[in-house]
Amino acid sequence: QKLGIIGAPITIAQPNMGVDLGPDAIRHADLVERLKNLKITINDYGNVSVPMTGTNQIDPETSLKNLNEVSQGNENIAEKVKEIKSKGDFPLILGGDHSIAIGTIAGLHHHYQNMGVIWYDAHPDLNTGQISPSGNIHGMSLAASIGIGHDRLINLGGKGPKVDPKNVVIIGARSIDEGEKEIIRENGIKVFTMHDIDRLGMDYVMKNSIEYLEEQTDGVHLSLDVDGIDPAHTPGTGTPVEGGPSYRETRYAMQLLHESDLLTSVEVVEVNPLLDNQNKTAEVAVDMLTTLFGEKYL
Ligand code: DIR
Ligand code: MN
Ligand code: MN
Ligand code: MN
Repeated sequence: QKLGIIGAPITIAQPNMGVDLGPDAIRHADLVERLKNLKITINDYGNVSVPMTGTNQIDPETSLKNLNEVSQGNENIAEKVKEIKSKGDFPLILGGDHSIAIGTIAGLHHHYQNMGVIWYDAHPDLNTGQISPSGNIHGMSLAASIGIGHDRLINLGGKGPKVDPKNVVIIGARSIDEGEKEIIRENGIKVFTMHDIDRLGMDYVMKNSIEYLEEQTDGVHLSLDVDGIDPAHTPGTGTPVEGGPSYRETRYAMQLLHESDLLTSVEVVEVNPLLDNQNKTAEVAVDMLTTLFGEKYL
């Protein structure tokens, strides 16, 4: 199978400068070379063009920052993802902030009836303008994909919800806003918090998640926020949260996903080289991606 890589450098759905450099930082960490060593054919389509500036003010009407610009960028991403999927490529999207999931999932939705999503993240990204403490759309992308939030975001790249909340599994959550807790409960979203990972172990958590999604979906997208991993390993990200799964636990999770052959698309988001230490976070992201695609120690 061919892997279709696209960069999605949206940065204005979060407050820090530099996430737009994420796709290039990940490429610089030898992503393509490492994947080619696995005998995978790569098409790198370069970066999608997205608006780079907005007012960065919370709009009093929507309680959102940069809604027009973030929506436009995500429309472009959705179009490109839809297109490379139509060609038969396996989509690998490099962020960019986590708002890009709205676009990638909308683009993928054209190809699936009943898509599943694994959301590996310190945050559930289930905010809306009404409940968000920040107005930053990167904290709202999963909500938008399941049909909760502003109309512009919900109907982006096609009308209505793109994913059934029952087909979502969140892994690694440890910073959940009050309003998000309610959305999780109301929608019956499956969440493995860090507490659950400590108690059950990553092996159980991943095998249970894989089995759960295998039974009820016709394709599964992995949305890997690098802040899902403990900041000891991924310091180059805008909203780090202590107490995450280690490099080893995350790499093992990726290994189990590889063995399951469950995934049909992947994105990695929130790599910020301006906050990083010698591109370490991008290198960790590449280790996780190559593991997903079959790289082994021996
Ligand atoms: C926070 C941060 N919950 C917000 N969200 C982040 O602004 O909505 N998501 N960083 O990855
Ligand atoms: Mn996120
Ligand atoms: Mn996060
Ligand atoms: Mn639909």
